[in-house]
Amino acid sequence: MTALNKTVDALKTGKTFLIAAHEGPDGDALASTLALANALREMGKDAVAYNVDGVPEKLRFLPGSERVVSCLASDQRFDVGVILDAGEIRRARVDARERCDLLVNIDHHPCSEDFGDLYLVDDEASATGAMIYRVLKAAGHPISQPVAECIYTAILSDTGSFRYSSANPEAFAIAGEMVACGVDPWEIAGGLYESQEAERLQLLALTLATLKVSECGRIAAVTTTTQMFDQIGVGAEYADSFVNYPRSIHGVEVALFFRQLAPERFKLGMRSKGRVDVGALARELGGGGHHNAAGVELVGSLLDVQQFVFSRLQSLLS
Ligand SMILES: [Mn+2]
Repeated sequence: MTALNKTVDALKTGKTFLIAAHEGPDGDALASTLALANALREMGKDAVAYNVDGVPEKLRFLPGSERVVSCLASDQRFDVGVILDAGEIRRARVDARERCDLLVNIDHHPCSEDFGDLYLVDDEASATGAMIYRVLKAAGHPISQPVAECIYTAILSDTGSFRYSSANPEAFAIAGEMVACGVDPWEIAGGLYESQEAERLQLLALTLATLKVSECGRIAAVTTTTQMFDQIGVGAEYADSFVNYPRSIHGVEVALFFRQLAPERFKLGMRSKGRVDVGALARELGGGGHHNAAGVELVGSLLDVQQFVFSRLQSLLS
């Protein structure tokens, strides 16, 4: 039996489910969590949708988001645990192995960790949401509008609105089918992209003032410091796509976003327009990700970590 068939089997035979995705959930992580949780509930199953960081403001429009929990009772057990879009189980920040009889990893990260009983990983999939679609199709479960909205959002979000090369024929085919299931693209786009809070733009204004472009013009970085978060009075989720701004500069091949975690600790998000494999660089530094999008934590002063990353990238580009 293939991993897909075994996963379908687990969904059919299990009664209680824990569905979780990586911390600091993006559109794919949360929407694929909700796509699966909603579908399981439609099947009459008991599904708990978990995310350690809860639901970011901009994803509250997703059906089922109001039922996401960020803590579990100490004695809560499940027949099946499904960890989504995580890369590594530690990023789900839940003791799923202890709580679940069967543990499934559904993911599209390259080199996703084999931490469970079932390993349904395809790094060619545009989004984990696309894999949930495959699972539900294989299970013969009809896609309802709420589930379609989640799957569409997952794919829209992880392909950068169908701009990245991950927007493969399957991504468009599924998205088309989801629209046929009743998804309104304008409504989802409105939820994802046109519901910003003023604080987000205030934080962005401070962040853009830190823009640094390398002499060669191919590397650009912005930084959000803890002081900026304090000044605006918001948390890290308000900065979650700031890396797209340096990336949008003409000629930039690698965009960097430094988010300060502590005086000498930074979370670095990297985006590559193609040539440089930022996933490989991130893994080398103890982080993870894809060829075009990756992240890692770095220790040192802002000046030191920036100089280090700029010079590493400069040698990769030359
Ligand atoms: Mn994803």
